[in-house]
Amino acid sequence: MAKDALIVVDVQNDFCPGGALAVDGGHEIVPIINKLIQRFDRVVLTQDWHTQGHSSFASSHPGKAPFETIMMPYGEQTLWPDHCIQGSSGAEFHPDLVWTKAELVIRKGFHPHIDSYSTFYENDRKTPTGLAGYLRERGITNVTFAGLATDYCVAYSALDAIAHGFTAEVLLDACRGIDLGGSLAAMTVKMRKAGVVLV
Ligand code: VGL
Ligand code: ZN
Repeated sequence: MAKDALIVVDVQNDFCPGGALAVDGGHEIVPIINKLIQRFDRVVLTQDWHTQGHSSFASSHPGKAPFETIMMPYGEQTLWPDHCIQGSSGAEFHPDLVWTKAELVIRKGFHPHIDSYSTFYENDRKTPTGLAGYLRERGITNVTFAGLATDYCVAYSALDAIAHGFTAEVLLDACRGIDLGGSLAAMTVKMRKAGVVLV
């Protein structure tokens, strides 16, 4: 247990029903995650934390609609509705999430011109969030993921955890997906192939 950490990904109002980028059933995982938080000695939370007018928002690209894709200098980027704007109520953790025990909150997506799905690297695949260094310095070797969304922030994080030499587990009952154009099935296969343990 000393080498394990639970990483709770983006359990924020905007990803829950009623939010700007609501994930179906997103709120259903909150009681499950609260139990997990009790069980783990080390808990890290992540928080999607975008600037106003962030480049991942469709509203920042005239003529573009949410869920279309565009090319960014770092590659293809899906455009989203405005969500998780720094300091907004949509960016707050779900009100029922019992997060007080968390020792670290990693915020991501705060560079105006880069989106960040992974909790380790932003979407340019070069800009680190600092999480890998934090985990290493604390002697953590095994990470368990729960949260939103399975096929975006959770999956990209789990793949990067493996790439950084951590063992990674995703608790599917404690996650919900966006499933855009088959993304849930595609990311499930990718995770399994990379050695992520899907529970
Ligand atoms: C996420 C899309 C945009 C996520 C964040 O948390 O999975 N997805 N921003
Ligand atoms: Zn986002």
